[in-house]
Amino acid sequence: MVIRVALALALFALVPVPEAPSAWPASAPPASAADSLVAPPILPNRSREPRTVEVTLTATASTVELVPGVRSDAFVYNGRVPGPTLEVREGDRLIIHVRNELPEETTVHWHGLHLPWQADGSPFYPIAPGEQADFDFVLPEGSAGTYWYHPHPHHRTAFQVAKGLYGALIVRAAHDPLPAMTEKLLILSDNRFLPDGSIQIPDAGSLEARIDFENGREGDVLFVNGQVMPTVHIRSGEVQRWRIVNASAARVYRLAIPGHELLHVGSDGGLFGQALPVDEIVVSASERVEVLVRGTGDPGTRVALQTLPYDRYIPQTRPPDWDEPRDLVTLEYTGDPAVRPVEIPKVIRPIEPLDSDEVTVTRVMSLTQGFINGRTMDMGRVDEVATLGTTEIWQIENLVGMDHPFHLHGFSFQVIDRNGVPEPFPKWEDTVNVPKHETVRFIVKFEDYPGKWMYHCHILDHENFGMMGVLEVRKP
Ligand SMILES: [Cu+2]
Repeated sequence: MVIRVALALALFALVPVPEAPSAWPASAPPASAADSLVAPPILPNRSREPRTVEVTLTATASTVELVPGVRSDAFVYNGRVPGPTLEVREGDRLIIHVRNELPEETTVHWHGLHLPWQADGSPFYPIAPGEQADFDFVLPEGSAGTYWYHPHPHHRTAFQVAKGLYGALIVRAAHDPLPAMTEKLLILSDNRFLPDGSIQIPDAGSLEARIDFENGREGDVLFVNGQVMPTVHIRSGEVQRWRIVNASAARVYRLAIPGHELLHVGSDGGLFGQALPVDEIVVSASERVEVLVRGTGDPGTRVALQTLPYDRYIPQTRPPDWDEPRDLVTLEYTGDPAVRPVEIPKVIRPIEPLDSDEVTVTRVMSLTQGFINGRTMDMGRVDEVATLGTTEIWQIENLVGMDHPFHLHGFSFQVIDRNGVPEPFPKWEDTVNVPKHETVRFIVKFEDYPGKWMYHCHILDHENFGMMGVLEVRKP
């Protein structure tokens, strides 16, 4: 993967900077009031070796408070939902001990990372109850970005994520091209509960289970870092960097803050070449975005981060409340006087486009409800064979009237076009939402790491059913 992290020499204020009174500080200090939004704790590193992070992640069944005041039987990583955040630097060696204290098999998939396939946490390497798996790999240079981890056992991923197993993984750059500013992590998830507090998962074969299979399971309770409607404070004029992870099984978030333009600066595989001013951002299941939120409101006011209606459904199973916006986070302006916004580099991180002249194979993936190219997952079958070191185009055709987010393990790709409309600039992704009846093409280079890699729909109920295939990357 060729990613160059360049020093951003050309500085350009994307924000109109008002005349600064002399009393203003040079850059925005953090907002002064305490947020109720709490980031999960960082996993403690017990290695003393340089550039090495060694951590232990233990999955257990436990009774925890998911909704305030109610105890629920859940699955937890290190005692909590979401799990602790794994924070590392590009180039680090990562040693992760995963202990499975669940009553069933599990795996942990490091979603989006480029690593040897044996370390991918795919269903090929299940961890039996009571067993421990040890992962040991090096993060490539240039891989700084926001990732996440979650279970990936065959047919059980949806259940284990619904029970509470997911967490964030942040890979920091050696030299981050964005100026220092207040940073927030927002892990979005949803769930639903019975009156006694238990996580509601319908009986197999029930009407509700069939609707969950079509739509992917959605919950009516929306969480951010496991909290309901937490508050984030911002100072007028301040710019904050938000890393957002969609850890939901199926829900697509169409994020907006009324009256605020957002600066979209990053996707699954890290920062963009340049900032993209937008009014809203669509984040499908398992995607991540980095956004700069600019405090353009007045001191003392408040506004909500919302998810706006997004019609990803077939009409027959569309939830009745699909067209209602939902609030996720309260953004509250402190009473402090405005500060001058930080300047955002015009060039953030130059990304070289993968070379389409090197493409040797174009693969077509046809998506239907539960199937890829008409087949469901068979662990004993290899569906596609690619040659190590080659570049390919994948053409993902969604033949049905429902969106499917397509995820490829192990290799980040660059979307070329969506329904024939070229992408405005190259960026790194590992998941792309393919809207109903649309076609998305991406280019991918299989640099190093031969092995068997999954590709699948990231609506977890579809993945469980078998909307997944195996790509074997072989040495020439
Ligand atoms: Cu799907």
